[in-house]
Amino acid sequence: MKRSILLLLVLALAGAAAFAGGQQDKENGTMVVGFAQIKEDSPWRTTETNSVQQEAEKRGVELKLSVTEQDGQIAAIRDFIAQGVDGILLAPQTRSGWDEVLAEAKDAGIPVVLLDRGVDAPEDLWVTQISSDFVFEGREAGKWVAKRLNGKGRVVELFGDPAADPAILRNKGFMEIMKKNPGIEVVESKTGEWSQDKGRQVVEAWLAAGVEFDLVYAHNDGMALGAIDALKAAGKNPGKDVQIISIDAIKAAFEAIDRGEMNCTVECSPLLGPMGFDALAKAIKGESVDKYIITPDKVYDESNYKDHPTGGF
Ligand code: GZL
Repeated sequence: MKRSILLLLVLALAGAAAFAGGQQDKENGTMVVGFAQIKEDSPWRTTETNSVQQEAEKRGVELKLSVTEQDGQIAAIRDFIAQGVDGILLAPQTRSGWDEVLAEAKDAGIPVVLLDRGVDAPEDLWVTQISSDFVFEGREAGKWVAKRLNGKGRVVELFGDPAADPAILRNKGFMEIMKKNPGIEVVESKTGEWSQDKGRQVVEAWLAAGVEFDLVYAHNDGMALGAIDALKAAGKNPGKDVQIISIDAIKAAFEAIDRGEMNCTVECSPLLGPMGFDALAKAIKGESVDKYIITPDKVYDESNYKDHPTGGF
């Protein structure tokens, strides 16, 4: 009699544990993860998505991928919760607007790992943020600019999305260094919305308005490439008449440096899939995870770009 009660108790506990982990565990033991990715036409974003998809395949994880603007990301997270996924990866388009849906995921016992950007929601609503240190990237760019301009010159800044964590912090870090170099003036700063086309349009407008500058600081390589397009169309020599520095270290940036049209890019790794799944696996097991997991960045310019291990992302 006692043995049968014990066996029933063990089975009941196993079923409960499986349910807590998500509906799918009961059926086939496969972990199911939802990934709410930002809809963005950029090599960096594509490389990140590929990193997550390849890692899911390698681990035998069923990945539910949603690629949308922020409102769609919030809806996707609600859908993942309704489906009873085991964990969620989120690349938050902007810093704000996440408190409610992250609280719903927490109430459902589903861990959320932030990839490549931070949010201003309470830290207990998400497991960890896996990203570069964006202030560091901005400071490194600023130091490179101060050295390249010998502490004197006019800079224009192509801002990313002003509501997005990396843009806010890359500006913060950069301006800390500019404040220490009074001979350098940031004469214009405007969002290029992370895109090459918009970056080109912004620089075209500055040139048409007669804005004079010695250097472009772009929050990502895509906008820097747009600046290069605009400068060339205006008969200028980007990389020579006007220095070009940005962040990301995508392949096209190294190719531009190789052509002498660009001068520097600060690396920002999109290869976050392995770390994302490691963090989710620990959280699902109830193990502790560092609140911030920072990927290392390195500055690449004409002097060392050929040393990059993969030639860019
Ligand atoms: C940085 C990431 C940024 C890239 C941009 O972690 O969020 O998003 O630097 C992209 O290229 O728009």
